[in-house]
This record gives sequence, structure tokens and C-alpha cells, in this order.
Amino acid sequence: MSRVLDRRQVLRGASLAGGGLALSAYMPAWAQPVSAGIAKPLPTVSGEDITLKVAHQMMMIDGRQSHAIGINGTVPAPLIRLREGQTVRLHVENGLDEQTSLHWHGLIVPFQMDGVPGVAFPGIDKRTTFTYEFPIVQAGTYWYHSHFHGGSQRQVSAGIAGPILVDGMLDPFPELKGIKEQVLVLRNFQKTLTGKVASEIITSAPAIRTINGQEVPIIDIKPGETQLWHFINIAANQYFRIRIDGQSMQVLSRDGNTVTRRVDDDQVLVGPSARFSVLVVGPAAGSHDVVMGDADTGPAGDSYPAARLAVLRSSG
Ligand SMILES: [Cu+2]
Repeated sequence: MSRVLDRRQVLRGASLAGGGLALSAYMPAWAQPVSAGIAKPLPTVSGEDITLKVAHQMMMIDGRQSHAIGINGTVPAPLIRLREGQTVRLHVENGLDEQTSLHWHGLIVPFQMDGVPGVAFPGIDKRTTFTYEFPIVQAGTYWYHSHFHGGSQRQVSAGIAGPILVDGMLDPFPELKGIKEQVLVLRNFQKTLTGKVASEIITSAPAIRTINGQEVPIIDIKPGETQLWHFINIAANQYFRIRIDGQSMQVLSRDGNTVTRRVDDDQVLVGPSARFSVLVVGPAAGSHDVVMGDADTGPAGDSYPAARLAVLRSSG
């Protein structure tokens, strides 16, 4: 059971002792993350031939330039949008001075194409290009990430991770055709003492939670409007237990599988690598917080406080 979040529990950067919410963890209003403005969709690539260029780049984290590894110049990596039944060729150009590999998490593909280095596929050497080719067999949400042995967590944390949406999950519901869809990519950022992007959760360090790389974006909806939201967790090890202030969600698809019965819930737990596609109905006019609950994964695990992720702005 989740606890109901109130304003005081919208906080950032405080550590929790023993899973309880210490008074000192309450964040003053001036320290709450500033909204980055209207939610921006990620750049999208689609079609039968897609080029993905992996390269070092700089990115702004918490107002400062940090080193990252982007794909086609963006972090998070672009949205790959495909259609059930098509074939795709993905030309991956490795611009790094080390090996990398892209793995298509959840997609059903021939084993030589799934991007896990092994006998059939050695990985993508530095400064070389590899072309993956496979049919797209099942609608749903997926993600892609580095699966370079010995450094995938580091490369994923640096930015080699992005969402995949395979259209077709609305096909059984003609009445929902054409509704607005939002691909919401979840990931956290933390910095080490030396200012690098951390590749492990640091319980005591401030954390930045982003949706499509933005802090607390504003998502617009009209009262009564139905939208399809795709939550895709591309963080290496962060849980997102998501609630929309006073609003339930209807789960349509989970981890690439369309549900077979109606599932309504007032929260979804989007663990590492997990994906949820949910129908959201616009609430009464006004601003409604989209929040993630706090977490405590045990003495050997991580703990972190609740945080506001986005604002759902209902108007019109
Ligand atoms: Cu994976």
C-alpha cells in the first residue's frame, strides 16, 4: 500500500533513514525543482532504415555541463517508433573509442540480432558500424540500451538508452483511434563527488528525476480527454512508483504485452526496465501533481524520497 503524498513530501535530495520520512527531509519550497516548462517529446526516428550514431557529447545536468554519451546528439536517446508487421534495419555507428552494443529490450528478435555479445555477434567495435535487421512482431513499448559486457551500466548511465514504441496496441479499440499519446521516458541523474554522472544510486546525494530529460514538465490535457501515456523506465536501477494526484489509470499494456482484462489502478510501479502504457482521463480543470513515491529496497539496497515528476495541467 502506498501512502498518500502531500505537498510536504514533494522533496528532492534528502536521505531517508530506516524508510521513514524524517522531518529534516522535508524540502523547503525554494528548494523544490523548478518546472522545465511544457513537456517536449523526444526526437523520433522511424521507417525501415534508421541510423543511430553513438557519440560523446556534453549535456546540461542541474544547470552545469556534464559529459554524456548520446545517440544522434540527444540524451535520452531518440524514440524509435515502429509498426507491428514492418521490418527494420538499424544502422548503429559506434563513434566511441571502446566497444558498444545496442540491445532491444523486450523485442522478439532472432538471437543474432538481440545485441547481447556472444558467439553469433561479437559486439560493435570502436569506430565501426553494425546493421541489425529484424521483423517487428508485437505492438508494445520497449527500450534499447547498451549491452556492452563489462561496461553496460556505465554506458547506460552516460546516456546509451532510449525508448521504442511499436504501434498497434490501440488496434483492438477503434473508439480510441487518434487519441493523443505521450511517450514519457523516466530516468534519474545523480552526480559523484567529482561531478561525473553517477552509475549507481547514491542514497545521500541529491537526485534529479526527469521525464524525457526534463525536470517537472507540464503535461497538457483537457478535462474529460483520454490520452495514452507510455511510461518507459530507462534508468539503470531506479524504481518509479507513479501516482497522478486524485486520478486512476487504466493499464493497457505492460512490458510489451497488452492486458487481457481491464486493470485500473491509482498507481503503477515502474521498476528498472519496466514499461506501462496507461489510459489517463483529463481531470477537472487545474494543476495536478504527477509524483513518484519514496522507496526503500532494504538494508543492502537503496532508499530515496518521494518527488514530484510532472504537473498535469487540465484546461480547455
Ligand atoms: Cu535490457
